[in-house]
Amino acid sequence: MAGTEVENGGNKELKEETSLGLTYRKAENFDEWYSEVVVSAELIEHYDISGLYILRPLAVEIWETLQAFFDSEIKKMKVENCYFPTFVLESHLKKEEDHYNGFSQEVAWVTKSGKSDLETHLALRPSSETIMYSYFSKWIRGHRDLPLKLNQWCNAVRWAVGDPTPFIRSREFLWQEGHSAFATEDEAHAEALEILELYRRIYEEYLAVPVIKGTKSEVDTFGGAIYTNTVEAFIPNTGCGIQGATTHCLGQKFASKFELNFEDKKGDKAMVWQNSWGYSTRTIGVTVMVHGDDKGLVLPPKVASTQVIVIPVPYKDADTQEVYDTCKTTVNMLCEAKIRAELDSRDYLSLERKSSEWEMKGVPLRIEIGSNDLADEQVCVVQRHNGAKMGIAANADLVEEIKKMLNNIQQNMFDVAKRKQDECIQVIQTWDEFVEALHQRKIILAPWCDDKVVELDVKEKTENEMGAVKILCSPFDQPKLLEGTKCFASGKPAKKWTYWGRSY
Ligand code: 86X
Repeated sequence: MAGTEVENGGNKELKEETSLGLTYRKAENFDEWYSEVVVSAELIEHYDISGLYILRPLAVEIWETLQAFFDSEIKKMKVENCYFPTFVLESHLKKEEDHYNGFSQEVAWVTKSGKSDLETHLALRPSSETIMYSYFSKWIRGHRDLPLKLNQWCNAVRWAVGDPTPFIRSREFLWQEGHSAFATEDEAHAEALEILELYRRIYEEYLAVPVIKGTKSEVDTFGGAIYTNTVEAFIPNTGCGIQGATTHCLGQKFASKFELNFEDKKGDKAMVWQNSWGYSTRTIGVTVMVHGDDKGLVLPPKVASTQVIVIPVPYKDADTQEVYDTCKTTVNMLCEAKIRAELDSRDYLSLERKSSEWEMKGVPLRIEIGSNDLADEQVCVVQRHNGAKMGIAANADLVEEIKKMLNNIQQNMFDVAKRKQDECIQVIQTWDEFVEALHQRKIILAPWCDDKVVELDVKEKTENEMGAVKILCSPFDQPKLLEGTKCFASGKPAKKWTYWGRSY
């Protein structure tokens, strides 16, 4: 097939090779590769306003799969769904000063209706703490009203000035935000961990992306929280960390501002303990970055809306009807077994063209059935994630074989991503080792004195040369800290092991 002419100097070949391929290679021009793949795979379309993207069905289907899992899990925890308006009163937004000041630059406002100025300006929700807690006080009177555990699936708007990136940093995104209030502090800590575990499962079990659970440093703790937990993912190609999702223990910071008081069991006046937690469509971007390759998207079977694409390969003059019929039967068999299979019956496209299209979209398995295969009573199966091609007997065991393969692919994608993650983590002890590891684009695990000033100092020192380095998290799973271990940056006694790196 003739390739499309693309103006891209040395990278021209790749596109011609695959007929529908990408102009950029992941290993060579990562940012351009990412921008190209999200559009070519039909996850997004660019919009007329910078930083906003149209989510196409392929992206929404992934989102809906994650949503179905998380929604059913939080319902088991007795969290209830609700919906609050998109618009926030200025006075509500500014009630918690710490919370507002850090973010005020990113708030988008509605100031007019038609031609007339609005008397009170309305913000588009950047997050709903201040919207929701203004009403929590109405609903919480006594200990019997607690715990109050609410979640909403919605959009949020943050009009950031920096470089937008589809899914990773966009001016509007989809997320869930959970907000809860408890009578006791212990309940809040426990919930923050329980939700974090669900976030780990979203990444590791569904998206096949390994994450590290930990606590954010003081610098990155949400202003309204007493601590912030995170699941951190790593992008090996860029050596950057990325916050995957977070749970905040808000303590009584918002409760005191919003007067969230209640009468406890003894009849005394008490104040609630709160959490807030969320994950967003960023999950999709991380998955693209971790698993994608030079042929496009690679989707883990669990979130792929099409898991198996079946392509008839009729040869000229051969019995094409039988080939089509066998393809249809195969699709039906797979669908009956709850495998998401589809038939590509377009007769105006070549096999090569179809194959590269489904590869671009990341479909985990491709089954090709041709006239020869009918005679041999087999089908040809190609795995997207590693390109492996094999013949499988077209008998009653086919469905089981395909199921097994999909499970193996899911596990294998995780294992490969985990090995790559492990390879990009460097344990260091000294400043020199730290600088060396950064030049190699590593994520660094280092002993740290837990002093905010030291983190800010490291950030400043690294800013010009290699892009500001910061703490990604202090992992829950702490390696042993030998007595006398010193902080790599300050030389003071180390208090914990901490991950450092560049970050999205
Ligand atoms: C922080 C905190 C928290 C519930 C989550 O991380 C998960 C879901 N909320 C979000 N945050 C803001 O509060 C915020 C506020 C304003 Cl005004 C803003 F413009 C940007 C913000 N970004 C983050």
